Amino acid sequence: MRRAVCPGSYDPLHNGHVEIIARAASMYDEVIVAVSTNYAKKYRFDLQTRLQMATQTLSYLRGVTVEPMGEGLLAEFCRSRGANVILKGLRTTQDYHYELPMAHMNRHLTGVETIFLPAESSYTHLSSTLLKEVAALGGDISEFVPKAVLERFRQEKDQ
Ligand code: COD
Repeated sequence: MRRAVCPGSYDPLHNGHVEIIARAASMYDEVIVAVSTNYAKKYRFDLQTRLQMATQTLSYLRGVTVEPMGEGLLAEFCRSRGANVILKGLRTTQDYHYELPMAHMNRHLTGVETIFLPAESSYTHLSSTLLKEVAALGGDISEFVPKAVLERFRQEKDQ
């Protein structure tokens, strides 16, 4: 059984993430989308909401499940799930420089390998941070986020 983990904050999930997860699903028997919680970090959406939006959006992909990562090490999470690969999307060389030390450290910790997939060229400008800013300032993000995420932004605006 080839099992990979796609980790992230997913605050919120956007189409760049979905595209990488869909490609992961075509390469591995099982893909666990691990949604992180870091209590030092302030999230726009709480964990339950991030999990719900991801579960709803990714339900069409065979072999993909969504789970909370917990507060511990990603490498230990992978070990506990029997996954020997972390799969991540890379947008730019900046992403590469940020990710590389983590890939080495994760391999050092438990032997888990990190595989990078180049982001789809039409999504390289997407980040959760940028989309939250555009949405907060009244911009249209409907082209870049799944329906469940867009609905959540709209619900909160109406409240
Ligand atoms: N196209 C393709 N891929 C993308 C795009 C895009 N437009 N945008 C982001 N991605 C990729 C990112 O590169 C990342 O791989 C993934 O999608 C998730 O992105 P985010 O922004 O939701 O997630 P991050 O960067 O906030 O997640 C960080 C982790 C949770 C992976 C990291 O903090 C972590 O590993 N935490 C666990 C604690 C731990 O083990 N720490 C020690 C590490 S050595």
